[in-house]
Amino acid sequence: MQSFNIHAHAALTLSRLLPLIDPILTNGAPRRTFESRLQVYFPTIFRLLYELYGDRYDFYYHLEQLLIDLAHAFDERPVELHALDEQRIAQPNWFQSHDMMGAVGYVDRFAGTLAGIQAKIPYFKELGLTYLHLMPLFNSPPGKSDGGYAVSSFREVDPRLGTMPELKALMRELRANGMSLVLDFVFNHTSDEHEWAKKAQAGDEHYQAFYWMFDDRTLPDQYEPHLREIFPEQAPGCFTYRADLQKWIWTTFYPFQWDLNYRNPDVFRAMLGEILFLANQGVEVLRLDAVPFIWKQLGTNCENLPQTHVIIQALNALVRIAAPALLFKSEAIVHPRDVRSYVSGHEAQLSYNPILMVSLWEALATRDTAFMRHTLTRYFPLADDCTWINYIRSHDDIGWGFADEDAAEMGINGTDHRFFLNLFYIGRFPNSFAVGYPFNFNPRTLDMRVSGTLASLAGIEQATKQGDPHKLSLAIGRVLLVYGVLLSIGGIPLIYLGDEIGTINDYSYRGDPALAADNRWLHRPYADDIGYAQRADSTTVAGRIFLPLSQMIRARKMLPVLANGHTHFVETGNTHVLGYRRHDDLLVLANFSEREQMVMTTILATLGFETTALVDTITDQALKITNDLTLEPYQVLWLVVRRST
Ligand code: OTU
Repeated sequence: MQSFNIHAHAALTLSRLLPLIDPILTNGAPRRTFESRLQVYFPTIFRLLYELYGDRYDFYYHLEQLLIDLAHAFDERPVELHALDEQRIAQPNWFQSHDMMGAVGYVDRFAGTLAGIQAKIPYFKELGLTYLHLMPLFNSPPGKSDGGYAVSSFREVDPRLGTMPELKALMRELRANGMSLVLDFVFNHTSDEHEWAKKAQAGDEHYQAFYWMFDDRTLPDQYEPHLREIFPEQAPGCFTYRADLQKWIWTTFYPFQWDLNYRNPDVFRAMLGEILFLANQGVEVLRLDAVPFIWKQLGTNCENLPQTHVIIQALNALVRIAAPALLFKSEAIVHPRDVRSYVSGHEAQLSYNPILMVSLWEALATRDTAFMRHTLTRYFPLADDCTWINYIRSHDDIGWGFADEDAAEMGINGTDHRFFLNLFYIGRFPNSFAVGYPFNFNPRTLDMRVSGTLASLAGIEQATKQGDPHKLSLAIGRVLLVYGVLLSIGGIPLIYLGDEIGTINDYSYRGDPALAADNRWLHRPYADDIGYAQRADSTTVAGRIFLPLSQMIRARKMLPVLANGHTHFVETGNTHVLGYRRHDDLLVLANFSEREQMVMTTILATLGFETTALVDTITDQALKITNDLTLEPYQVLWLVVRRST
C-alpha cells in the first residue's frame, strides 16, 4: 500500500526529470514528439519501476539514467525508422492483417550468410512472406552456443554470418519488400563469454551483481527443489560451480548460459539499452526468449512470477516512447494460462501459440478433435490488441504443454496421455506414422519431449523409406491439414523454413561433436536445394506440399475475414472433424482422420452454412453436395456461402 498518490507523484517526478533531456533533444518537433509520448507513458513506467525498485536508495538515480538513455536512443533513431514509428502508430493493428505470413530459419543453414539471405528475398516474396524471423545471429562462442542462445555480444553479428552493416542493409531491403525482420532477444541469460560475464570473472563486483552468484550451496539448495530442470540430460541442475570464481552460478539452461539478475536495476537498464540499440538498427519484432524465467523468488518455481510481467510491461512502455514500431513476441512454452498471461498490447503484442501447436499434434495422433476443441475454446481467444504466432514446428523440441485439469475434464489422464503422445511421436506406438526422437528424458519426473521435423513427425520420412505411396499421400495430407488450420484460424502463420517443401530429419548433427548431444539439430536442417528446385513439380514430395500450400497462402491473402479475431469453435457432430467459424462468414472444417468423414447438412444449416451454395475458398470450387458433406482423409475446407444471382 502506497501512502502517497502515485499518479501525482509520477507527474511531479516527470516535471523534475524533464530538464535532463534539454541538452539531448534540442530540436523543437522531435522534442515535442518525445515529450508527448513521455506524458502518456511515464506514469505507467513510474508505477511499474516503483514496484520493482522503489525501495532502493538509488531509485531516482536509475530513473534519471533511464530517461537520459531513452532520449539518446530516440535522438539516434534513423529518420526512416521515425517514419516507420508514425506509420505503425497510425495503423496499430497492422500485424493482425490476413496478409501476414511468417517464416523462420537459421541464417547459416538456410542460406550460408546474411548475403545469402538477401539473395533469397525473391523466394520469400514467392512464399508471400511479410515476417521473417532469423534465428540467433549475434556473437556466440562456437562449441558452447546453444544454437546461438548463449549470446556473447548483442551488438555484433557472428562474423561467420556477416556484419552489423550487412544486417542493417538486409533489414532495409526486407522492409522495402514488405517484410519485417524478427530477431531473438535472449535476455534471461548471457554467454559466460559476454563482456559482463568476463568482467565478473575478473572479480569486478559491479558485474558479478549482474548475475546470480553464490559463495556456497546454501541458497542454491533452498531454491533448487522448486525448480524445473530444462535440460536434465545435458545440463542437470540449475546451478553451476565455477572453480575460477569459487562460486555457484544460476544457470537455468546450459552451464555456459548465466542467468541475469533483474533485481539489479543496472541489469534492467543495460538490457533496455540492448533493446533500443537493436530497435534502432531496424529490427521490428524482438522474440523474448525464455521470458518465464527472468524473475526469481525463493520458495517458488521461479517461472511466470508477477515481477516478470512488470518487467516486460515496463520495457514495453519504454519502447513506446523511443521506438514505438518495435513489437515484442513472447516465448513462453508453459501452462496455457501462463502462455496467455504475457500476451497483450501492454506486454507482448505477439506470442508463440504452443497451445495450438500441441493440440494439432494431439489430434493428429488420436484422430479426435474433442480435446483440441475444448482447449482452444478455452484458450484461443485473445484481446484485440495482440495476436498469436501460429506454428507447428519451431527449432525446439515439442513438450506436451496441455493442462492436466483440462484433460481431466475430458476424461483424459494427463500423465498417461503425455506418455502416449511421446511414444507415438518417437514411433514406438503401434502403427505410428512418426519418426521422432526423445529429447531430455527425466528419470525423476518421467517427463520427456520430442524432436523431429514436421515432415518426419507427420509420416513423410517413414512412408518414403517404406516406398508406400498410400502412406505418403496420407502424410502429405497431414502436413496440408496443419497448414490449412494455421493459415485460417487467426494470427500470423509461421513456417519453419524447410517444412514448406517437406524436409525430413537431418541426422548429420550426430557427426558433429559440438551438436551431437542435442537432438534438436534433427529439425534444424540445412536448406534442401534439390527439394527447393522441385517445388513447382507436382510429382515430387516438395511440389505436393509447396504448390497446395502456396495456393492456400494466396487464398488467405484474398480473405480479409481471416484477419485476427472472431474465431468461434463449433460442434461439427463428428469428433474427427474440427470446425470453427471466422466471424459469421467463413467456416473451416478439418478432418483429422485418414478416413472419409461426414458432416451433416442439418448441422451446417444450423451454423448458417446452407449446403446448396457452399464454395471452398482454398480451391475456389463450388461444392456439389447431394446428401451430407463428405471430407476426404485429412481434407480441410474453408467454406463460404456464395449464391450466384
Ligand atoms: C528457449 O527455449 C530457446 O527456444 C531454446 O532454443 C534455448 O535453448 C533456451 O531458450 C535457452 O535460451 O526450454 O527447451 O518456456 O521453454 O525458453 C527449450 C520457455 C526451452 C522455455 C524456452 C526454452
